[in-house]
Amino acid sequence: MFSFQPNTRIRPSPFFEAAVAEGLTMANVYNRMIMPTSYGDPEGEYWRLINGVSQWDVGVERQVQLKGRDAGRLAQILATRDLSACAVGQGKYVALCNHAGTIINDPILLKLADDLYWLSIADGDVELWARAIAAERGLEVEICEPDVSPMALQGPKAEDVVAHVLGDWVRALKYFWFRETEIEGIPVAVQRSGWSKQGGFEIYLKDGRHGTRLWNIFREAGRPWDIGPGAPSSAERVESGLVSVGGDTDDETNPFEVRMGRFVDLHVPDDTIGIAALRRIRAEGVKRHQMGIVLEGELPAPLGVRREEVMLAGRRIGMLTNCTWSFRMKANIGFVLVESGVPAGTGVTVERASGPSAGRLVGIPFL
Ligand code: THG
Repeated sequence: MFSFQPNTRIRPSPFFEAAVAEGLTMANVYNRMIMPTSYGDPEGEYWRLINGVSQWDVGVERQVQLKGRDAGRLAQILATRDLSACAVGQGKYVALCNHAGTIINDPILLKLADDLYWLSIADGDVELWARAIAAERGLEVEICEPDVSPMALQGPKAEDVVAHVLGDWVRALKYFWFRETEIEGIPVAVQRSGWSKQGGFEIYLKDGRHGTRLWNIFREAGRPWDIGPGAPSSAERVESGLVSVGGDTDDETNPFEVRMGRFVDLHVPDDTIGIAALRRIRAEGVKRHQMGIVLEGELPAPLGVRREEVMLAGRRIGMLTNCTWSFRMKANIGFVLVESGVPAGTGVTVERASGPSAGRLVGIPFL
């Protein structure tokens, strides 16, 4: 029997009590918080996401708030995507890179006002980074991590549930656009977003005291659609081709290598961090690219804590960065980061912990 003790540094989210009451069985640590990952039935949770509606505690997606006269300038210094046309109420998926052009985080940026932005971050110390950059560049901006915690409703029936709670206006929200509102007096922002390709919304709770109440409002409203608890699904996200920065990237990976070139605008101002390196990399051509792999074998064989070598005719050509059992493809699938020029269809061998395993490179998304 193993148990985990929350403390002031490994924080529970405002939805943690609700998640435990739902029967939480597994969790991870992300942004120095407990991230629920399973409620004991991984396959059932997967099919609920594919066919119904799944409710996720994703409070670990912390917001780094930029506020003040130079908030927009700082956002553009941090993000390698052109934000000049971003409207209030709009969100954009962006890459944050370091000076070498390596991706260090891939937040959703939300523009709440001309002088107020949130970076809804993946795992990493973006607040520390943003504070350092703002200070070094003499910017007038206050940076904090506000009391804002997202809960996600994902799956083909998520829209019906969210519309039932908030009204039909949510059906007209465009991808990554959001609106600030209240639910039974609880302050929230509602965005069409979420870390799956099954569609859905994220409800950003703006007062952590109301986590359990907000959870239960959606839990009750979702009953006619058979809502149930879940978590970001490794199977669904790999099938759908969503990148996990930090998992699928190492400390040299640039956005072009992992299919994120469409979120890089080379014409952003020269003071955007990493853009000079990315212009050079683009001109010289990338040396690696991300592809999918389908492995032979009839039993789930997930990746452990180490990435595994990918071999072609006895030569190392790259690495396997994740591996998950696809319930729809009935195979182990994953992403590889391999030398440029290796085409789809190529047969390779992966040096797995259990021994060599044959696989075939394919395009992404799988489905
Ligand atoms: N929601 C919120 N914050 C987050 C995440 C989230 N922060 C961390 C992490 N997830 C950020 N990463 C991603 C990665 C991909 C997408 C969203 C967040 C995504 N991508 C689509 C794609 O790549 O196809 C669409 C991108 C586009 O077309 O603009 O949705 O989930 N609040």
